[in-house]
Order: sequence, then C-alpha cells, then structure tokens
Amino acid sequence: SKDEWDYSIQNGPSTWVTKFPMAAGSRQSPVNIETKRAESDHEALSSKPLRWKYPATASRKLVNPGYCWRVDTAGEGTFLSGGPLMDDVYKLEQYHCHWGCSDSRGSEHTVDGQAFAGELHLVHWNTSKYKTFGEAAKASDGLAVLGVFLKVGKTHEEMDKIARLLPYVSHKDEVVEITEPIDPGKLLPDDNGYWTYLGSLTTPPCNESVTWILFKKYIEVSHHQLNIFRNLRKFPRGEECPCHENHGAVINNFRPPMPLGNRVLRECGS
Ligand code: 1SD
Ligand code: ZN
Repeated sequence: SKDEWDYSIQNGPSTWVTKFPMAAGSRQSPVNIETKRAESDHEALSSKPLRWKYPATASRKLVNPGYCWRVDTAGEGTFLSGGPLMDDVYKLEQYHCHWGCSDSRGSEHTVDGQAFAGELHLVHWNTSKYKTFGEAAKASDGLAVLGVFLKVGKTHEEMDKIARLLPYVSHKDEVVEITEPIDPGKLLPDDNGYWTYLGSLTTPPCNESVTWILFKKYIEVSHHQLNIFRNLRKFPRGEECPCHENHGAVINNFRPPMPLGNRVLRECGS
C-alpha cells in the first residue's frame, strides 16, 4: 500500500523517497556527529539551560507499532524548554527506541562514525506555537526530540519496567496499559551536555520539523534488555510469520546517517 515502509531491503530507507519525497530534502536525520565540527561559542545555548519536567503519571500506554516499541504519554504537565528551544514550551508526545541485531549497531545518529547499540527518542511538540502534534509536525520549529544513546552494560532499572511489559506487546498493534509509573526523566543520562542541530523525523514521512538535542553521555542497558527488544514481532498475532527475514523480528530499525550538508552543529556542556 501507499504508506508501506520498513527497514528491509525491499521497502527500506533507500526506497522511502519514492513514496515520501521529503526524505530527499537537505535537512534530513539522522546524521553523523563530527565532534570536531561542533560549535560551542553560542551564548544562546548556555544562557538558557535546557529544562524538562515529566510527571510520574505521564507514561500511559506501551505500543508495538510493528517497527519499534513506543510509550504514548499524556502531555499534560510535561515540559521541555530552554537551550536551542529558547522560550518556547514543548510537551512530550511519546518516546520510543531504535536498536540493532547485535550490540555493535542500532543507533540512528553516530558519533565520529561510531554507532551505539541503540537510541532512545523522546518526541516533543511546540505548544507555544501550535495547537496539535499534527500541526506542529509540519512546521520547521514544531518538534523537538531528545536523543539518548544506549550502550551495553549494566541493567537499567527504569528501562527494565519497559522490558518487563514488552512480552505483552510482542506482536504488531498490541497495546498494554502502564500501571507502574515509568519516569522518562530517569531514562536520561546524568550529565546534560548535548549536541543540537536542525533535522527531520527519521521515519516516513521524514518531515523536516525537528530540533534534535542529542545527549553526549550515553545510558547503559544490559545485553539481555536489548534481546527483549529484539523479540518484538513486525506482524500481528495470528498472522503467519514471514520466516524468510529474521522470523519477523523487529531489529535494525534505524535509518543510516544522512548528510549534514551546510547545517550548523552546536554543542553545549561536556
Ligand atoms: O520513529 C519515530 C516515529 O515512530 C514517529 O514517532 C515519528 C513522529 O512522532 O518520529 C519518529 S523519530 O524521528 O523520532 N525517530
Ligand atoms: Zn526515533
């Protein structure tokens, strides 16, 4: 169908542009972060620190859309502002994750050519300027995504609440209510240093509406936790397994880096 896309050879990132022309734009994401290219001499960034607030009850539902896991949030009370976002106030819409088939790849952004095992995205929208997420997603300053790199190490306690629920949404379109509070703030690293640049959604339709804020410090998750992510299925329960491709497992759900071109990469903190 018209909206079909995935990460396979047939419908993967190199083919998206035929159905989603925005994927060919000059402001696409992800990118490779060339750390030497980052500009730190921007008063604007350090004068207004990045600030966020996520109430304990923000995380509502865990969803398997067939290409990742996603937590849908109740935007009320959530807050992201400062840094490159200046005085505009953004609300959290959802957070989700990208990962590989092995621990050596899986992130969308790379740092000096190096991939991480995964990348967490907290997707926010600009409530100062727009009325709905959909309206914001079409505007150049509509969305802000906080990105966190995942490295294999010790078990992450907050992430484990998600890992423990994933067996309930093992198949596409399955949803489970979150009852034990999951705090997205606890999924962020303990250091606030970040890189920022203007980019796009990394999935179709690849709208060029995202201010990307990537934390320099990664978080650790265990190999076992990543394996639980890799157990998600791309097809609905009861449907036949497309056994030719990794038994229909959701893996390698990342887009490769796109050219930064003449965009400015800025940094704040270490
Ligand atoms: O991958 C997500 C996609 O699932 C959807 O949530 C979209 C808009 O919310 O955002 C992309 S991404 O650019 O945050 N990877
Ligand atoms: Zn994402």
